[in-house]
Amino acid sequence: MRAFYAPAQARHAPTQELHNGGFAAYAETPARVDAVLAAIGATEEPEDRGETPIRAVHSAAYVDFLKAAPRLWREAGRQGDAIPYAFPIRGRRPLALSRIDALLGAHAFDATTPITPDSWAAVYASAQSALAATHAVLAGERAAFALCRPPGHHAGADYCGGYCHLNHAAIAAQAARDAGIGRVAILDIDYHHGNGTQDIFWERGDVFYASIHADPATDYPFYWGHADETGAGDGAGATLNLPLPQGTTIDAFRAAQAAALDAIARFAPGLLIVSFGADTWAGDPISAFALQTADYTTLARDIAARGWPTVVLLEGGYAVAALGDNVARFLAGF
Ligand code: Q9C
Ligand code: ZN
Repeated sequence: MRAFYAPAQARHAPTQELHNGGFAAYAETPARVDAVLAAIGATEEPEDRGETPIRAVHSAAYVDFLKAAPRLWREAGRQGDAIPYAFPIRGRRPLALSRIDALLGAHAFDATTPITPDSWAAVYASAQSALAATHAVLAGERAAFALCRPPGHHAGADYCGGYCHLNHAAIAAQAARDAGIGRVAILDIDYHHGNGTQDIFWERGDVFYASIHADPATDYPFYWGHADETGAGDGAGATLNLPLPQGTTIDAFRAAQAAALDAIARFAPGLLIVSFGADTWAGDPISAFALQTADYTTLARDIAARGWPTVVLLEGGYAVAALGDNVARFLAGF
């Protein structure tokens, strides 16, 4: 399978994240890509398709903020990575903000997603990898993989969070729509709900979003991913959330995935995008499902059997020593 990765993606390397009441080592490390590259063999560097496909999903104010944040942080006299500490709760009126801390809080939903001077270059390159895999499939590949690190599914049109700054699955889906694919489906099988992807397509009937994830009653991101969230307006019925309890093993996960694939089949997409997270693995340090490495081939075969042209994007997976095998076994199923 063709696989895409750009070296600039490793440049996002925050030192710490706010975690359970204190600062902890940042879990979403550049070492993750080394592990995957060692396991999957050669990758191709993506072509540079510019900011237009990024701005087709993300607001101009947000993209401009991501690029300006490191400079504004330094100008405020700060050291290290930019991290928000104050957030405008829902219902606050829009304001013309200028203070870096106000901007950070307005464009983030958590304090686990630092912005470094190199973050933009890395997340931009990660988006280009997603676009390259998408265009490879549009050009006739049965399936293609983008090693999207930093990941994307927690990022909304105008906010970051959950280690994600740009939503690569959404950028890929929009690019496919703009290339003439009438209906695109996204299957999100990361441990965490992809709140950003859901938000972006919430009122869209042309992009189906199905997610299998840890129950938000117990797990991050808490405020999205409940089973009764099904979309609105033109998107009513085009969002499907299948939360599962901590401790879930392959049988229940596979059954949920079959239900998601059945719903996607009824939608009849021209292209499938898989947001794949290996943080469902039993040994993941920040998650609590119990999938085994061999299970990933089973899940991928079930997806491939449906026959849709498929773009696979990496989301989470924080057990670095096992990440390469878990990704390689998943890709082997296509
Ligand atoms: N105590 C992805 O997998 N921190 N993001 C959770 C739990 C955020 C994960 C803290 C986890 C984000 C792409
Ligand atoms: Zn995750």
